Amino acid sequence: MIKGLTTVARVASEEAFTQLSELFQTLGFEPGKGWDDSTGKGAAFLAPLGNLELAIGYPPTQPTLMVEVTQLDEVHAAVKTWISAHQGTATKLSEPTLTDWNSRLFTVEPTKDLTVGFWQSENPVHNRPIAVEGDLSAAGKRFAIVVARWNAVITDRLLQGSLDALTRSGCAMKDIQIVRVPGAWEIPSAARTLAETKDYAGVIALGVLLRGETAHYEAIYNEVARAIGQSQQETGIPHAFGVLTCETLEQALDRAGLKAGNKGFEAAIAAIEMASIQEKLGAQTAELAGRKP
Ligand code: DLZ
Repeated sequence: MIKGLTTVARVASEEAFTQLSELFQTLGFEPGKGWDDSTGKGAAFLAPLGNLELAIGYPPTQPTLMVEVTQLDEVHAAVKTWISAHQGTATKLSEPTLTDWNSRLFTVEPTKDLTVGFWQSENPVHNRPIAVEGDLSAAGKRFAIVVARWNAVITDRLLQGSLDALTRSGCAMKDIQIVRVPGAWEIPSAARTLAETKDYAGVIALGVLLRGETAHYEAIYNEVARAIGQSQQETGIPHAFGVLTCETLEQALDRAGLKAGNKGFEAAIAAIEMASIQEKLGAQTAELAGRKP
């Protein structure tokens, strides 16, 4: 039933009215529908969010009109510019200071009897919808790993990395299905077969394509990436892409546990996170569907 909040600020003169309107527009308020009739006139400035706060112990020196902003220092500079352009009408501009409620705030008295507080929360997600994020727990979930035998010296290390990530995240070994395929080219079809069973929370694809050794390298890796993506889209099961595409064996070794981390480990972590996100989004969608009349 509640639609919005309106705060009315009394303005003493026509001049202050015009100047304040200019200030609020400069600061980015969206102009709303005003009025001008025999009773007086008003200008509306719309903000994307509004809330009513009841407070005990709120210092009487603090303004009751508070504007939350995202770039406090830029707003402060804009207010300062406005003050110097309209000297004489504006008084009392404080410097932004840290509050004891994890924010920075400055106040200004742009006209008599009106004090405005501009503030920015130091918490980046303040007043924003909480994002859905995946947990990194694989406990109780089943995962499939499809690993190419081609360049096994490297793919075995990727496999080790994936197993390490899964088991350290709580997945039991009995819940991990490993499927070995001849080469990267064969990964998508095995991945799809596994995904279609819907027995797995995620599929992890591991392989190594070396440019120097692979004829039609571009064509192969494009098709492998495309088909793994297609399997993911069409089955709805998260597929983590752990297929290395490298210029040399040395580069591949670096990415399989030497200098540049272990991409098998990273792929498994991505699969675990995506499996959790799928679960949460599924629950959210079901809840929303349940609420529909
Ligand atoms: C044939 C081939 C070549 C030349 N290079 C690679 C490679 O670098 N990495 C890889 O995983 N597989 C390679 N393959 C094998 C193909 O992926 C595929 O297994 C065969 O062409 C049989 O279909």
